[in-house]
Formats: sequence, structure tokens, C-alpha cells
Amino acid sequence: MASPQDTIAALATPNGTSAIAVLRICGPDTSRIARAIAQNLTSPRTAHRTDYHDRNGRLVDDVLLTYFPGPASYTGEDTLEISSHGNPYIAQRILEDLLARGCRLATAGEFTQRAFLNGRMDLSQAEAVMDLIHARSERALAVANQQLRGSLGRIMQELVDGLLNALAQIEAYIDFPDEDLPPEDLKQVGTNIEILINITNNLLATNHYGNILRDGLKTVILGEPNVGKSSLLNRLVGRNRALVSDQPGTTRDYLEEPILLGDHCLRLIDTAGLNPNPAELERLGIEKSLERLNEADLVLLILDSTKPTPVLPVSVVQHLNPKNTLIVRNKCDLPLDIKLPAVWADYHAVSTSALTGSGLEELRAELQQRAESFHVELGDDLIAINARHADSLIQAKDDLARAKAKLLQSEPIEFIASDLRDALAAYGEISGKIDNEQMLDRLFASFCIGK
Ligand SMILES: Nc1nc2c(ncn2[C@@H]2O[C@H](COP(=O)(O)OP(=O)(O)OP(=O)(O)O)[C@@H](O)[C@H]2O)c(=O)[nH]1
Ligand SMILES: [Mg+2]
Repeated sequence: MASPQDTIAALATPNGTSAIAVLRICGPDTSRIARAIAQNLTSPRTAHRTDYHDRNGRLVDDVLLTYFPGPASYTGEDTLEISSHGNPYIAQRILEDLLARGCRLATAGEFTQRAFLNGRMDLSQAEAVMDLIHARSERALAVANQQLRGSLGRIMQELVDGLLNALAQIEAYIDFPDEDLPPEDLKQVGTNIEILINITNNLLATNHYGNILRDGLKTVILGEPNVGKSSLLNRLVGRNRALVSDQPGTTRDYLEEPILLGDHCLRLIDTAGLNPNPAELERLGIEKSLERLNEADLVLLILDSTKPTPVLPVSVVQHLNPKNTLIVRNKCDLPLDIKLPAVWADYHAVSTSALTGSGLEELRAELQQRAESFHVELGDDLIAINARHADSLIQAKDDLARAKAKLLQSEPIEFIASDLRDALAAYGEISGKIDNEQMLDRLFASFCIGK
């Protein structure tokens, strides 16, 4: 891990031409450097206009400086923000000057890492900063904002407190090996562990929704050739993104396009038509369609309402169920309307015409509702955990289940306490009460430079 003694500098805005660019520096030399740039920089947290001269006295730009003394700053350390004109050359000149004055270039996520190390936020809040930067839908934004304000931290604290209580109940008896835990205490500890397992399971159930918020709802458009898959994608996207033609086998490689529907972002994935007798290139395309199907959160199965419903390959059907699949009966502008076979009776079906736009509003409404259906309610806060949280929670759950089994088999109290302590360590990883430098370095390395 980089030394906290260093004063770090980075461009905090994207490297390109814009109205303004913001550079940040943070660390022990900040105050000295700030005063070297502007001698009369007095009031903290107030924008201060000055000419920026480099170390050789050359004028670089007219800038705004804002000085945030620690510990009441984002990182907890003295921090200076410099807003220059948004010219990458100017930003580069200022950055080089800051390095010449004793700063070191910040690594990815190093500002937020310092905020975490200085106790300004826990690890789940630091991750929420990333989620906030990447949120692409109203709901993703709401969850990131709540997590940044400690929603996950609070529920983890409740779990840790509950677990500490259970531990205290049994640890009192470790020092008295001759005394058995009274049966009523034993029962109480068992119940408490069960409650912890339930809450842990409820949290784990939000992981899928968390993935949907962070990556978008993976919506695979599937069906036989020529049924209008690409035409429907174009309608939903609102422009001619995919090639459309009356020849079957137009789409070979799958293509992906994000759309915003209500509070969610959907990643629409148009695929090659499932031709039962494909030519070689088509076959490769179909293989890719099936790969996308494996990862789908939602499947739009497109049928041509004027043709007999096809019998789909088992490799496709095994992925489909009424919850993850919506049937779209396209070409409803044409007169012939063939009945849906009984095997699809439990599936919700929408009739559309990609040609006229008929049924598209109903399809959009249904898609919004499906996206919403992945949301798992958990008390008052919006919570949707990420993969790292899920790993730790699965670990904690296993430890708790082991402790409970040992309790039922009246195994020695020390063994049960040891499992409970393991669960405590696993819970602790989520907020970051851990001693794992490598994990921290890896996590913050996924941030952007300047954050
Ligand atoms: N009448 C009518 N024609 C449609 C409709 N939707 C698509 N088509 C036509 O059907 C043909 C095939 O449309 P595509 O969108 O290319 O179909 P696809 O399912 O993507 O086909 P592949 O990529 O070959 O698998 C084109 O000629 C479209 O104009 C519809 O709702 N009504
Ligand atoms: Mg197509």
C-alpha cells in the first residue's frame, strides 16, 4: 500500500476538452503547496480566484482554488481542489507543476482509499462512491446514495451486535468447563443464530438485483429467423441500430444496446435467429445466442403470430420459465393469428407489431414491471449487495450453520464459539474491519484515478 505520508495529486475530471477541469491534491504538504500557489489563501472551503503561476513563475491559467483542511475533508486529510479551464494541456501543465512541487501521482481510488483508512467512511460506503459514479438509472442512483449514507453499514452493525450477544452468552461458560450451558440459554443462542442466518439470507437475496442495477438487466431477444427480433430492438431503442431484412439469418453476431425504462437500465441483446438447419456461419451465431441466454436475467421470446409456433431446441427451453420469459407475438398487423400452444399457457404474452408500433407501449410497461419484480424489499432502506458482499455473507452463513449444528449436537462450547468468531470476521469484511491489505489494494484499484 502506498505511504500515507505522500502528498498525492491527480486530475479528478476526464481528460479532454471541457468547460472546466478539476485537479486535486491531498496529504501533509497540501497546505504548503496551496500557499505557494496563492499566498492569500485564507478561508477554508471557499472558492478563491487566483492566477496560477508554475514554479518558474510562468502564468498557466486563471483558476479557482478551494482548500479543505483535514480532518473535515473527503479524505480526512488536507485537500486542495484546483479548477482550471478544461483544456487537457493546461491540466497537464498544472499536474506536472504539482509533481515538481513535491506531489506524487495518485493511484486509482487512492483518495477514497485514504477516506476509508482515515475512518471517514466504511468499505461499503467507499464502494457506494463507485456505484454512484457508475449509476445509470434512477434506482441504481437511489441504492448508491443510500449505501453511501450507511444503509448497508447499519444492517451489518445490527448483525455484528446480534452475533456478539450470542458469543457473549456462550463465552461466559468457556471459563467454566465443568458447567454446562443451561438448556434455556442453549435454546436462546440457537434461536439467535437462526435469526442471524435468516437476515443473512435476506441480504444475499438482494445480490441478483444488485447485479441488475450495476450491469443493467440483461434482456436477451430470442426467436426463429425473420420473426422481427431486430425490428423490435430498433423500436425499443428508438433508432435503426440493427440491420433488418426480409431474408432469414440477417443477424449473425449478437448485438447489445442499453435502454432506460422507468427506473431501470435494460441491456437489450439481439441474437441470431434459431434456425433448426443453420449454415456454418449461422451455427456459430446461434452458439453465441445460447451463450447469451445462459447469462440472461430476462428473455423476450419472439414469435411470428402468423406462423405455427416452433418447437424450440431443448437447450433453449430448459432456460425458460414464466418468471424469466416474456412471449412477444410479433407481426400482429397481419391478419392470420395462430393460437399459442398449451405449453406456453403459463407464460405472459404480448402482441406487437414492430412495423406499426402497435403493442409497444404494453411491451414497455411489461418490461418495466419485470425489472421491478427483481427488487427484494428489506426493511426501509434500499439495499442491493455486490459480489464481494455476497462472498462474505455466504462465508458467514456457513460458519453460523456449522455453529448451530454443533450446538444441536452438544459439542464443546469452544468449538461453537470459534465458528461464531469466524462468522464475525466474515461480517466484518463488508464494512472493512479487516486486516487484508491485498484485498483493499485490489478493491481500490478498480476505482478511477482522481477518485
Ligand atoms: N408485417 C410485419 N413485418 C415485420 C414486423 N416485424 C418485422 N417485420 C419484417 O420481418 C422481416 C424480418 O425482420 P427482422 O427484424 O430482420 O427479423 P429478425 O428476427 O431479426 O431476423 P434474423 O436476424 O434473420 O433472425 C423484415 O422484412 C421486417 O420488415 C411486423 O411486426 N409486421
Ligand atoms: Mg435480426
